[in-house]
Amino acid sequence: LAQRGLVVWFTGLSGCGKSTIANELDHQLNQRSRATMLLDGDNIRHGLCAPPERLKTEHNEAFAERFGLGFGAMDREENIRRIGSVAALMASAGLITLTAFVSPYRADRDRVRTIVEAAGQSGDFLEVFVDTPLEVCETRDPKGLYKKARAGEIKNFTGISDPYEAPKHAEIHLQYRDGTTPSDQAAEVLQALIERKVF
Ligand code: GGZ
Repeated sequence: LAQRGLVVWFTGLSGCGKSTIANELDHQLNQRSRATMLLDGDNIRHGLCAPPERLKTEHNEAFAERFGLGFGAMDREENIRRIGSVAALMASAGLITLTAFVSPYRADRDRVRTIVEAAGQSGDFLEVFVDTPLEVCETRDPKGLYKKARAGEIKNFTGISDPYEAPKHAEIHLQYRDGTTPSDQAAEVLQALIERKVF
């Protein structure tokens, strides 16, 4: 293969910008003729990791309860395990695989790193910590979820009523600065990828 696959794993709070930055980076890589795949809530939590409510219609209740995923700690663990396995497969097919999930638990992210590196080599998993302060995410609140979480209408909401374990050794640390755009932040990641000679 002309191209080595790898996984660029974005992690951070809801509203931190992961998905937007990953989409930008996806474009920037495509402009450089790199084959990519972007996995985020929009294409994963409706299919591979759909919630029980969605599975109920096409399957039965017992099936939905068993395989549907919500936001409890074990559901998130399984969500990240499924996504990690798929990302490892895609990377081994030569794709630069970008993932954008809250992935709040360090142990879950570390397990994905192990899977990806076992399928390829060390350095194939790059963790990107989108370190946007909670106050900023909560002010953005594009879907009104923080408001609902504060009102107790959503339980186990990351940053409000559920933990977020910040990475200790992320390969790329995107620190929030006033005025930076997602496109600037994507460029920052791209620069880090080039410096690491990962493609
Ligand atoms: C966190 C939640 C929750 C709870 C719904 N906690 O801003 P969003 O809307 O688009 O991103 C969040 C997304 C989180 O799904 P992930 O698959 O990334 O989570 S994890 O990696 O932890 O499995 C948010 C929305 O779903 N959302 N309820 N309780 N985010």
